[in-house]
Amino acid sequence: MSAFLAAVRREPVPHTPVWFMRQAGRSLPEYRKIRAGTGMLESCRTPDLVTEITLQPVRRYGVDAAIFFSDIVVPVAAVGVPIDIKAGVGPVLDEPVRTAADVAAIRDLTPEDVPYITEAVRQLVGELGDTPLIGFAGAPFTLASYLVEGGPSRSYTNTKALMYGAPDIWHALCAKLAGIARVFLEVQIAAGARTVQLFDSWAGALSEADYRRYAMPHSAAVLDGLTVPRIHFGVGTGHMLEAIAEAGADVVGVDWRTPLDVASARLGAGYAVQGNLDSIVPFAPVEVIEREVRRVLAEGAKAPGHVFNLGHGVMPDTDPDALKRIVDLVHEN
Ligand code: 1CP
Repeated sequence: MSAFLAAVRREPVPHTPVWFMRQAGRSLPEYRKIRAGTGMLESCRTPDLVTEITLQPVRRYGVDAAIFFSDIVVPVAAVGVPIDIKAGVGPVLDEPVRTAADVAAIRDLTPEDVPYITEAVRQLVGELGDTPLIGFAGAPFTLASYLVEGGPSRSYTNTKALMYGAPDIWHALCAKLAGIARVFLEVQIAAGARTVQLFDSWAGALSEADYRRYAMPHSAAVLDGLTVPRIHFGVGTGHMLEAIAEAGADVVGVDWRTPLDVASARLGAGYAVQGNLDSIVPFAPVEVIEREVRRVLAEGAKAPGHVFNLGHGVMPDTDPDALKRIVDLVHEN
């Protein structure tokens, strides 16, 4: 039995399992090499590339789970929304989605829209052997933020303006994105993903009351009744971890700001936790890395299940050797 799947199910583990959000990507020289000259979306539509890039961190670090190499906007692009991923920036659209007509023009996703996802997941599951694959999708709020802003944002001004000013359009957009995210997850599960993670990376920009009113029902629609364990994560959501759990989670992802024992005490016995080493700790002196890894392990040990991870994604300029040292430390302890 995989240590990762056991921890997710709150069962006894041989050692604490570990993987890293954004473990594939620019921090790896082998990734930079294989990606040279190929756009991000094109890479995501090429099963051989997806398979190789997903496997790279598994080989290098010996992590306990693989995260499918794709992006949260891949299924949105697959239904014809003219979105691109600009290197060094992220998802961008020339014409943001802001009106009822813009929302009505977005069609639903079907598995036939993403044959390359099915093919890549199947191929990967074959190559991974006993290492479980984590499928993922972006939550409606986080996806909507890119569509409404037209790109990455700091303040989510246009997103919140739509949410508060035109709640009917907002809810129609989020319902559409929930359907798209749901199908994207189901396709990955049908092809062999053993767990899924819903990334609501930017939900922490909302108060708990607004999260519950404007975002949570749509995330619940994505997560409800899936047939595999669900990890639910957002950055800066320490003020509303209970709501993140209630939306539909088996594992609550916690960023670096909230100690895991504090998070777990609030969530209770029904949830495992994932996290939460500060993504900048890998840049610190080795004694600090060791101290912080031990602290996170000790705090996580108080939860009914703990998956070691960073508090958010791997920074692009992280030294891969530091991540390898962290994996070894977690496995030794
Ligand atoms: O190993 C892995 O985790 C890689 C797979 C992966 C995942 C899970 C990628 C590849 N993207 C994602 C999800 C994703 N994409 C999220 C949720 C995770 C998180 O919070 O970190 C988000 C918010 C995005 C949107 C996105 N795509 C951004 C962030 C922009 C912002 O608002 O700050 C960026 C930079 C991308 C592009 C992207 N996605 C993935 C990679 C390796 C890259 C960089 C590609 C490149 O520059 O060529």
